Amino acid sequence: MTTDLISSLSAVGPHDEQHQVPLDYDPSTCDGVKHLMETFPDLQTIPPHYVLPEALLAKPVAEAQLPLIDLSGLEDGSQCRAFTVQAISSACSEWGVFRAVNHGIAEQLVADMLEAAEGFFALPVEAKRALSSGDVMNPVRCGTGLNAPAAAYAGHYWRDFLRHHGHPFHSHIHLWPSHPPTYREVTREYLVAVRRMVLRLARAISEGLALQEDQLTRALQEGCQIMAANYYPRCPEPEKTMGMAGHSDHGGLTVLIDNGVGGLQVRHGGAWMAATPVHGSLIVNVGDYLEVFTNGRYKSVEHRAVVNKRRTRISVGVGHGPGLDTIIAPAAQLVGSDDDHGPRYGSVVYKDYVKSQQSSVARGKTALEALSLDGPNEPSTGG
Ligand SMILES: O=C(O)CCC(=O)C(=O)O
Repeated sequence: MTTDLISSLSAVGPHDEQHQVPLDYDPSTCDGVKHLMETFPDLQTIPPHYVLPEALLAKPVAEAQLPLIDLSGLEDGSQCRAFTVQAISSACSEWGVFRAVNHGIAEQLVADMLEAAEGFFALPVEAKRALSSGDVMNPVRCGTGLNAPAAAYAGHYWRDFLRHHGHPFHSHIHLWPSHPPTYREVTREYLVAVRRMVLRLARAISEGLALQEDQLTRALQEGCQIMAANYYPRCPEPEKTMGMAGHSDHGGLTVLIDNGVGGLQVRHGGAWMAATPVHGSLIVNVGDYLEVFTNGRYKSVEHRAVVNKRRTRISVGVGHGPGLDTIIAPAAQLVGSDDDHGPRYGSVVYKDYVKSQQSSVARGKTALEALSLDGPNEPSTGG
């Protein structure tokens, strides 16, 4: 929303200038929640579009005791390799998410990545508007709320985002934000380091699945890397809205970092739980591609983000999937011939899967359920 538009809105709708936005404020045409909070810094009630139905709201939740895995056990010659492989395998099948420590990504690089993301969100709205697009397959895209174009849905989420493709860099780096000036250099270095770690994990996962041929590592090696930086400003009424709705990621493995402000929640055993940040650790999520590839042995984790009254939260998630033109389906070696171990998912071109998942306003694991040959899973709700 431009300053002129704000002034004109301020002049029309009845409102308390300090504590409420104008009644005719329309978030589908606005420049996001960061800009909203900067424009109305004394806001005490959120605009009605952001108030979500009770069923979608987060209730107070218990702390998740996520598996914590020391990845130094995967280093060449480590005596602990078999133990670490087993720990990764159990975490992927029981939780679909774990915390990784001794992951090989320098603490300073993580801090620099978060600072680069923050620097991008601090740019003037015009710079961010230049990267906004309604096309969910655009290789660089800035926006607010869900990934789907805002006009397509009624509820709005308290988040601004920047998404862009990473590896292979030569195809995308020239499209990335050119500001802050260090953005491209830092982001590239971070994405290289994350990809290296993910490929080590993929090898360990293949080992855990006793796959003779490592199709998983090959698929991720030749595949795509998509980064999402999320900005959740402080929110005057966090209990009435959410930063991000519950969803699973479309790729194989996602690596998530944040600025130390809590907000991530994961769904485990049907219940939502808080995954409070642990300094020095990274969150690794199993995504839908890995669930399909393993024929359901590993489960993609449903997760969401809540917001808070005092502090801005920034997170950066980097997803790794197969090539966009790959047909995804259960790996033949993981499908048995008898009825009990037959294929549990159909096949689809990954690009079409990404497009349908990103365009949909239905969240949870609905995109994966549509591919399931077992029928619908347990429905996902708030709470
Ligand atoms: O901000 C978070 O913790 C969650 C981010 C996320 O789920 C995403 O970017 O897809």
